[in-house]
Amino acid sequence: MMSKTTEIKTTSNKNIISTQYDLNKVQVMGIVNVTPDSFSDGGQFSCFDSALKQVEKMIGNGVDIIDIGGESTRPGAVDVSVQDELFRVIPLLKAIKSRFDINVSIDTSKAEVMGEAITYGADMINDVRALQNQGCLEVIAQSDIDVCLMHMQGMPRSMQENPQYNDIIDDILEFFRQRIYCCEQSGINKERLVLDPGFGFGKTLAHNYEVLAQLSQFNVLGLPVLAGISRKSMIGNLLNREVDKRLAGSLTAVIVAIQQGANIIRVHDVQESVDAINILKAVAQYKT
Ligand code: 9MG
Repeated sequence: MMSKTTEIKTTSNKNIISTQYDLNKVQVMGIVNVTPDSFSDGGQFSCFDSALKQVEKMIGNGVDIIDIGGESTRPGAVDVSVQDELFRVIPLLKAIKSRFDINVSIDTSKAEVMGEAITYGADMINDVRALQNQGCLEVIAQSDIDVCLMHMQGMPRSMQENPQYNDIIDDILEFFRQRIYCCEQSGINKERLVLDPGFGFGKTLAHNYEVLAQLSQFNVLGLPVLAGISRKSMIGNLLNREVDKRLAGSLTAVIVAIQQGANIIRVHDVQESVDAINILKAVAQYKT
């Protein structure tokens, strides 16, 4: 490899959020689902030991943030009780925080789970319901944790039935503006927020590709943008690929998202995504 390329640093930047478009600050969020019905790992990591091993492997592969989810949000998913979600998520959070120096995000929409996660050292809350559930704004306002606000039309159980928008980009932008306003009114500083257009959440195939193509438009709000596309139906349905055959499609989408200004990418395949980012960095060195 050429010397200029080998100079590229691959170590993580520990600031969890960054608003600037800077390839060196793109962060990789690794997905660790601890749900029995996780759609793309078939529940493989629902057991504590497997999940911990998966975390260790992701760290070795250069992950920046581990995102732990105890509630499935796949289309048609059913609700999980607070107790079940706490039981799945909190022991893993504690174990990760006691063993590794890594940022951990908790994927939850429940105020009780957010509160416990904050108590046990979570660095970020990833809420697909954008803090709209009862008590969430208040719990977050009492902490200094970062939050990802995701856009979703409808609810997981029925969101893919007939999603409709006037103008999908404008509609999502308006949603973000409203949620940022609510956060600020509740005492949550804007600098703590990350925005996510929610690929696959109440969106047709065409909607998803329009959002990907126009992702840079969300940078206008001055907040980091997170893109979660890995192994989703928007890859599988376009390419006619089962979930275990979506790596090439997912990586291509990751590259496009980063070129469109995504600051955080949420992925299953950490090593391959870090490789893709390093190729982008190598190319960027020679851009005039
Ligand atoms: C939990 N979860 C599933 N898909 C997601 C996505 O695209 N973004 C975020 N923030 N969370 C997601």
